[in-house]
Amino acid sequence: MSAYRALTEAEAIDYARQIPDLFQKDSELTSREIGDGNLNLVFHISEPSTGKSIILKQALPYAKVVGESWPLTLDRARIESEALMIQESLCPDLVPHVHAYEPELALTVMQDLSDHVIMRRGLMERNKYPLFASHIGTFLARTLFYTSDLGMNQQDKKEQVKRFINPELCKITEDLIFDDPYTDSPNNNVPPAIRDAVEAVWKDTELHLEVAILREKFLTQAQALIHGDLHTGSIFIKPDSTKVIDPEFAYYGPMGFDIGAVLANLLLNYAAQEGWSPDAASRQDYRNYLTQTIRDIWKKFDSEFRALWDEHGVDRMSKTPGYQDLYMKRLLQDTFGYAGCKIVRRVHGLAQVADINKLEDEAAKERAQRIALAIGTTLIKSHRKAESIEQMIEIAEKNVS
Ligand code: SR1
Ligand code: MG
Repeated sequence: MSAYRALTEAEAIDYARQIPDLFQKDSELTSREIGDGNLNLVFHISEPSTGKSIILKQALPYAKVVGESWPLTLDRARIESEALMIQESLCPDLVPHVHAYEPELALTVMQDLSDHVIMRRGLMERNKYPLFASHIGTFLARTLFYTSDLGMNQQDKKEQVKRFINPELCKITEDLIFDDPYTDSPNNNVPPAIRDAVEAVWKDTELHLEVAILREKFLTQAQALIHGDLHTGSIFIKPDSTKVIDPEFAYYGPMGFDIGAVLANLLLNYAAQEGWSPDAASRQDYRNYLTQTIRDIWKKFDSEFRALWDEHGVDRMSKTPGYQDLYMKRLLQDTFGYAGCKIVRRVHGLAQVADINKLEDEAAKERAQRIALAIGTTLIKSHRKAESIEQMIEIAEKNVS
């Protein structure tokens, strides 16, 4: 029989006490459940006398955002802890350290990042993070290159593909990102004010064709070990540090899905500036910061990925002249398409974003939703023609002027 049980705050303390070499024997510990995501419990355990603290993250056997009627595998906790360990080996400063993983409780003990803030919140407060583009560009280049057939032994990679088969979490993405938003699904949360625009999405077969192509790639292309849910709620940040968290959706999939996820969430915030910026000048200023960040992320990713390929590529055929340029162009095109899909699902799908939903001014919220939908659908429709990251910025700018 399984020993799994969802911990209470008090039980989380009991568990933390047993972790060797962490807290002092018999010292007072505090515990707070701070999880605000869609799926898990997150306990912050601290020892006031020494200032030491850790995070215990426990998977629930169902999706918290919906309730017990939506059962969900606990194996995602293993996937998350193993993905974090691989990512840490490739980018030591860019993910939290995993102290331990307890399979029976689906529990991961990890570094406390309370001195950082969730990036979505930071962007909603209109903070700027000048090092973020370089940090996330490096994270993307290193994690995607070294887990792909370009950067690792191809037989070992197939073993990794097996370890990271993640069917239940992939199914969530396949439904919530690549299906429900394009039909009148009961999973959607359609904002009444933009029902006309959403109905246009449901009828747009030209759009559906492009989504079907992107969905097929998500279903079939084991290109690299991707994070799988790399939105700004999966990033802890402070001015000098970026930490990517929560890779429970990790599996071998298309690289552009991760890159697109990051850029999409910057663009969602870009759209939401309709309501967060106090005036037109500051709106323009913050939007310029966001588009510059998009440009810098792609440039950093592109240059670092190419450098890794040139210096550490393991595949003789991948050195064929012209192949690298073609590969990078296809990655850019995937990035456009997946960014578009990630935007659209956050406007009228099941799980939306605070950047837009927390706007109090209803007219600004509606404008933000319409802008986001226009940017998202244009990115999807144009993805197979994309040639440069500047086109993404042009699409964003055209839809707010
Ligand atoms: C039922 S889970 C809803 C969403 O939350 C996660 O963060 C993923 O983005 C997923 O699609
Ligand atoms: Mg998450």
